Amino acid sequence: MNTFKLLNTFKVSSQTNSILASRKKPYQNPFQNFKNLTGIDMRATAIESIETIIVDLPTIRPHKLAMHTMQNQTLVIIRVRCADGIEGIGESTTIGGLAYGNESPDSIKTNIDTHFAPLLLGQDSGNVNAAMLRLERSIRGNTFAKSGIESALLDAQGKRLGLPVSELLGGRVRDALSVAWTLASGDTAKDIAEAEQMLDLRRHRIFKLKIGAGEVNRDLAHVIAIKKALGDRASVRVDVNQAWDEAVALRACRILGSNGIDLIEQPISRNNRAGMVRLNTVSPAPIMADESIECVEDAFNLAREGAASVFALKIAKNGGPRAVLRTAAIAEAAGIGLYGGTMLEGGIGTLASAHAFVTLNTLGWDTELFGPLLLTEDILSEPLVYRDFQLHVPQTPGLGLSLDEERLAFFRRDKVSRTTSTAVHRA
Ligand code: MUC
Ligand code: MG
Repeated sequence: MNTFKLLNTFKVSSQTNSILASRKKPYQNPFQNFKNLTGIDMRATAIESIETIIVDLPTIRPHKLAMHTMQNQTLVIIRVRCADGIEGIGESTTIGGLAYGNESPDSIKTNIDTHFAPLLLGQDSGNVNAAMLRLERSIRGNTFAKSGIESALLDAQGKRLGLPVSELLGGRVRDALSVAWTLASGDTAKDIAEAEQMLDLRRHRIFKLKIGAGEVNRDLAHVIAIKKALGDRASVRVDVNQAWDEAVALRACRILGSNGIDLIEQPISRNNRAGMVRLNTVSPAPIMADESIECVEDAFNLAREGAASVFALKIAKNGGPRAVLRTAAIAEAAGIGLYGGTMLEGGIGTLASAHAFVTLNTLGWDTELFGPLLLTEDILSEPLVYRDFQLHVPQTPGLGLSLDEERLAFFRRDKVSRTTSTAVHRA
């Protein structure tokens, strides 16, 4: 052996020895069985309780979508407590009660309490595949509720193993995500001022405009005026939330595409898939599917038919951070672009989405994970970090967050009296 090899061997073996020496305690298997108070053999990672809490939080301004104007946002917070003392936290959030999706905050809470919890209590929280398969076998649809549960299980397992959820999902390939902002005040001058402010703050340089509620020519003039004001400093996109019929969309997509609009989201009904195919063939700007995807199987059918060039990925509409990666895989295989979408979740749902999105090979259309920034209040101990146009994704175990119990107690819908709380408004 030459001197170099000898020195190197010595270096490696001394490093190995020091790692072994630091493991003084015998290895403790976090998944081992133990006897509970009644003498029944249980896994240390068994699910002991599931709590669902509805929280109402104000928005910074009305948020006007084609089908609903939001004056506040309602989150369903899920706490999964396990026998080893670990707690996983998840969130199931939709927009506008039943105006957007087919689950409401109230149905999510009722269904988790009544139908999900009995299936999960006593099950191994550490085996996310098995737990979600158990739900899948007995519960159809309900992807919003499933997403919150899957997020909570991943959070618990990440905390248990000391790993961020992104690492449980195979490992991150980026640490931060560019984030779009939605301009949805309904007023052109206000929207331009808001966009300018976001550019100055270096918070957003991608803007999605909510249209479809108004008369189509007025909507188009509104979008074109905003694009003209922002020019090449920003990417401008529109979300029609299914409001147009195909004839209107054919004309409008041509006008939008020739006026520098980069992306057209869900111009027509999710039920008119053949129309989406026709639009996607002729529109000069790419068509993105959002409401068209209510489950992973929808994504497969859209890809097969060529009904969209870009998919909006939403954990809530696929059934969780693992489930959304299946839709992403379908898109990747079909050459469809990816966009990290939101149901305007608070910090928990936003981070659950972010941990999935940082694992993707490509995310060509970036994300819209701005939900927490639309709220005037937070129920997390530390706010999410938005800096230099990006959301920075925590590297700490689980989702990388903790609840502010006092604020949660103040904003939960079922609390006894708001006047007894000491919660204060955060600037
Ligand atoms: C949607 O339809 O995309 C996402 C961002 C936003 O402003 O609304 C949501 C829902
Ligand atoms: Mg949309």
